Amino acid sequence: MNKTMGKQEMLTAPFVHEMMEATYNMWGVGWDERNGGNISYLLKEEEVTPYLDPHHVLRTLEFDFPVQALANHYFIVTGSGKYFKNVKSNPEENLGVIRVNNTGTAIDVLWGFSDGGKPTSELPAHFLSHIVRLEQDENHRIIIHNHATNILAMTFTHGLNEKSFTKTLWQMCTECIVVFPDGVGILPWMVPGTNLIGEKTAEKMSKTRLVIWPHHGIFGAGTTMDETFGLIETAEKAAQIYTIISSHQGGVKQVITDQQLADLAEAFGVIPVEGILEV
Ligand code: 2HA
Ligand code: ZN
Repeated sequence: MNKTMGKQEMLTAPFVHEMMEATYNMWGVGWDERNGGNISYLLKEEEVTPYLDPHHVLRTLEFDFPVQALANHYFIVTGSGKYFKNVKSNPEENLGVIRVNNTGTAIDVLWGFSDGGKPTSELPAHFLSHIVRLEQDENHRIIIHNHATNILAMTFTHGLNEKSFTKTLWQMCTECIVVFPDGVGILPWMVPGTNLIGEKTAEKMSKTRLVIWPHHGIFGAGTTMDETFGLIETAEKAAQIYTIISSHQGGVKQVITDQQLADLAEAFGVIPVEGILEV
């Protein structure tokens, strides 16, 4: 129960439900084994205040990567070490609503993490990516990280050059070039959970909304939960097709040509990232 007079029950908030659904769906398709994956969702103050008193701070957590650009911003985030499988049945323990303080050096926990938990270990990658995506698109709201199975598999069987990886994904399903005309960014293998991988992920996010961590997973950015989930889902589907056809005895008999990809881009009014299509 929300203990603040006159406030609506937090578990009725639409953004809590979106987090419950998204985590459950991602676990269901096998992208978030154990505590794998994390989500952060930028909230407007007016979305939060019907449910909680912004002056009622439960705990304050300092961090060592100042994010002045996010000062006074609210987020709902998944918890460190928490299992996506369990969010739906126990959101108050597995999720938290946080606000960055006005110097960008700490976060106030306003709701959730009820067992004393804290935000995702990938908070640097999330916060720094939010900053970069907001510079690109003022409607940006969501960062999702998960261990999308076939994307992960493809980082073993396909070269890690961003252009050739992007082209292969575009060639696997007709709609890919329309959904991610900016292609994918790919980091070198790095230790997760660090400020450094966060900085490198955010750098890539200035050019693309999908960033692959080889042998680990993927980051996606978007304006809504559906759109961001759908973005990762589309890349993952393409990677699945790649994996299926790569292991097919008969080999590939025909492809979507570069000219066809260019025609698609034109028909749907998107501009494919340069240096990939040869037309
Ligand atoms: O444990 O996915 O990258 C959560 C993760 C870390
Ligand atoms: Zn991960």
